[in-house]
Amino acid sequence: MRMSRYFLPVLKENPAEAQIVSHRLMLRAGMIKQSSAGIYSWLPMGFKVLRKIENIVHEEQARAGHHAMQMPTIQSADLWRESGRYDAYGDEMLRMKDRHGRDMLFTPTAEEMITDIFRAHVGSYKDLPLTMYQIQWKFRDEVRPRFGVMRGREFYMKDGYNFDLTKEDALHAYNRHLVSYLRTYERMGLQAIPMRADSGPIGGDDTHEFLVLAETGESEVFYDSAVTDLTFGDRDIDYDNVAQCAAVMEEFTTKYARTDETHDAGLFAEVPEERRKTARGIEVGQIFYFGTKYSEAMKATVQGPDGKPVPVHMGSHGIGVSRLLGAIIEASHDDKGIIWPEGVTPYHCGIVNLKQGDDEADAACDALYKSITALGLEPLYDDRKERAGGKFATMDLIGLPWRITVGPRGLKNGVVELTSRRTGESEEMTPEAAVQKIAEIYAQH
Ligand code: 5CA
Repeated sequence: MRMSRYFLPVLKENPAEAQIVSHRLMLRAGMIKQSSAGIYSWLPMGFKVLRKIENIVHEEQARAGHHAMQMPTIQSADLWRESGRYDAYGDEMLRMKDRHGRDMLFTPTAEEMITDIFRAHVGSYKDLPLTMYQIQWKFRDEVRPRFGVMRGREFYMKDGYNFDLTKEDALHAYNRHLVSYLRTYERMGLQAIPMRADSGPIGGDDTHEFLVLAETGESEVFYDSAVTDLTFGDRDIDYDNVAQCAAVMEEFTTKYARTDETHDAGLFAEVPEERRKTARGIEVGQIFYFGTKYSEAMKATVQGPDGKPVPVHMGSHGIGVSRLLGAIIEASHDDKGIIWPEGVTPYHCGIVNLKQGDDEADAACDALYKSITALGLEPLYDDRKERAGGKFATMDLIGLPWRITVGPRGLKNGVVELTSRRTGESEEMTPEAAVQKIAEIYAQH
């Protein structure tokens, strides 16, 4: 992309309404625009990152054997009356009527809809296990929408639902989700710690939230610092292997890590004092096992091996896809702007032309642009007639992890400069070597 043709409405001033750094930087970098409280338009660069995050979620869901699908945002109240949640959900649910006076609502989550699809089409235990998911816009009329995309009213969420014959099978689905979520967040450059949590309006006994530690997080968390040493890495997990998934689950959830809702001061005191930590965290996902709560209320049964109908065991699993942008920025920025992890960066590298209009510099930038594009990567080329300082400031603000700087002086010696946004370190090399280095970096992402 050439900056001169892009729509990147960066702001010079700090927007007064933004209280936390991720909100401030998303507005300043021209990623989002508020339309009303907790509701945002996603401008091209913000949308690009949203899509990258979404794609990682899709890839990791596919790896775990889950089926992507899509359910409507506007749903009939009747389904929700069956589960009893039409009344129970309260003011957070956005309700409306169609022209015939029928009660409708904007989906805050989709347990009812998926259970209805399941009961219409699945009749036998032989069709189990089954996990389907969607990435879809949700609406919750939050009392206090704030912090930009972190607590929106309209937000983008991955919600998945598993159907299993027995509790044991459903617990494997739970563990499988935990494993796949660990991998998903790590690919985004995040450490998200599974913590025992409270199930709220979704219901059920077993639930973990995934928290990214950050001062601006809305949740208070208590944990054994040993959990921050755990990394998933590139383990090759067979998602059908019950014992393997259970082992990962145990490894990542045995040490003390809880949100304030489930915090137990007595148990926490057993953690060695130097490892006892209290901090704040951003909830980027949650997994639930709720057994037969919805299948019993909505008569979602299958014929069991003995021919008798049995209600299926279910769980649901969410990832806050739009919230993740905020969480990633909270975890990865400095005073100049965003620092995107390679896995989610909107453009793979920036190209800064220090002397736009200089034949040699222009030609070198064009050549770099072509070579990087030919690798299947996307550069963002700042080809505007602007001062170098302004160009650097914009690149630092929008946070592309790598920048290639091209100027007449360097070109005289046959070199350009490759700079890491994270470390600030620059290295001079030939344009070919810079392209090679970029190729090597992204071969791992
Ligand atoms: N049905 C279940 C699992 S699919 C469910 O709705 N879970 S949830 O309520 O925990 O939401 C899933 C994730 O969506 C949360 O972990 C959080 O990351 C994100 N989320 C929830 N509310 C908001 C909000 N108001 N703004 C942005 N993201 C949100």
